[in-house]
Amino acid sequence: MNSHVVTISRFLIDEERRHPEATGNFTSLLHDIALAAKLIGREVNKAGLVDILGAAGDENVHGETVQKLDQFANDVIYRALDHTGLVACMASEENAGFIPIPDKFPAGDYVVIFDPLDGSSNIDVNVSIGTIFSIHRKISDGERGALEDCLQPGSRQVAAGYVLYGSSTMLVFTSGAGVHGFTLDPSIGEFLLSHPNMRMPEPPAKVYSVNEAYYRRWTTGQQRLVSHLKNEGGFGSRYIGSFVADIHRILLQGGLFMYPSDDKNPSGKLRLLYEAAPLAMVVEQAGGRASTGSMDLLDVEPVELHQRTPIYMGSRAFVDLAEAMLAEGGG
Ligand code: P6P
Repeated sequence: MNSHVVTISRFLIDEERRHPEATGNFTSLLHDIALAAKLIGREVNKAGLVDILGAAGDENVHGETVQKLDQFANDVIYRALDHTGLVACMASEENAGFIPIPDKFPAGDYVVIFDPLDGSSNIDVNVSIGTIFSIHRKISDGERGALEDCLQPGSRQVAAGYVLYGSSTMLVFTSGAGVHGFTLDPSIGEFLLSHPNMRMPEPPAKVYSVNEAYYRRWTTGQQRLVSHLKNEGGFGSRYIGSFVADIHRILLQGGLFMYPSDDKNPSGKLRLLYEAAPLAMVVEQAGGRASTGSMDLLDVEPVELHQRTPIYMGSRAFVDLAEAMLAEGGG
């Protein structure tokens, strides 16, 4: 039994000590994100009580208008970060444009891009959902952040991670030195280190994860790839339909997640900046690989905040196989 308990605060302070040049700002930033995760998790876990607590738009027992959970989550993250002096600007799946820091607050060096609640359509059926965050350093010249600070390739991320609101609430992140998972102990309100140095297993589980309802819309190469996996490859199939939950499973067990392009979505459905790129950093830091199907996903140069990308993510050998078969079969 591991005697000592490591909270995320203790972990971050120990990590900071390993970097003499650290100012402590990064530690504070992750701390603020962890606080937002606790506040969001508390509301997500009540989501099943809509009949009692009211659905979005209703007034709750306190006479407050109940927000849609993803709007609530968006506000919680924004308010956790906007006044800290650590952030130059933000971007969110919920906001059309980039989010400046109000003039009344000091701006800092970090850029935080997030999907506050991915998969929120799964809430009503109690399927695990997640928050995804991506952290860059400011690169623009001005005092305060600009759109260009948000349009950086995933390879420039200084940190990335997700919060999974499932049977337990887990925060998983990397700052470029491995991937570490923390599980919330609600009895003390602390994220405790439960999965230090997460590494994708070798040999990986032979499982692919894709929505096969779109089979007819796929390219020939994509159709051949999935047929190969399920026939000659002997793969099983798991698809939750919640990106964070699917990737979390693949991180723990191995496998191949795919959200390919198709004839209706030439760039796929999932977004580059706040869904694919952060989870690509996590997967690669855990020893896996992330591709668009034709190139490393972390090398994609963004041109638009909400641009989409095809995704092939998971165990390295399986991503390599996907790229090879897509290249052959008119990908
Ligand atoms: P589809 C959930 O709605 C989501 O945004 C991701 O979490 C998930 O991976 C994907 O969409 C599922 O999409 O087309 O399979 O329903």
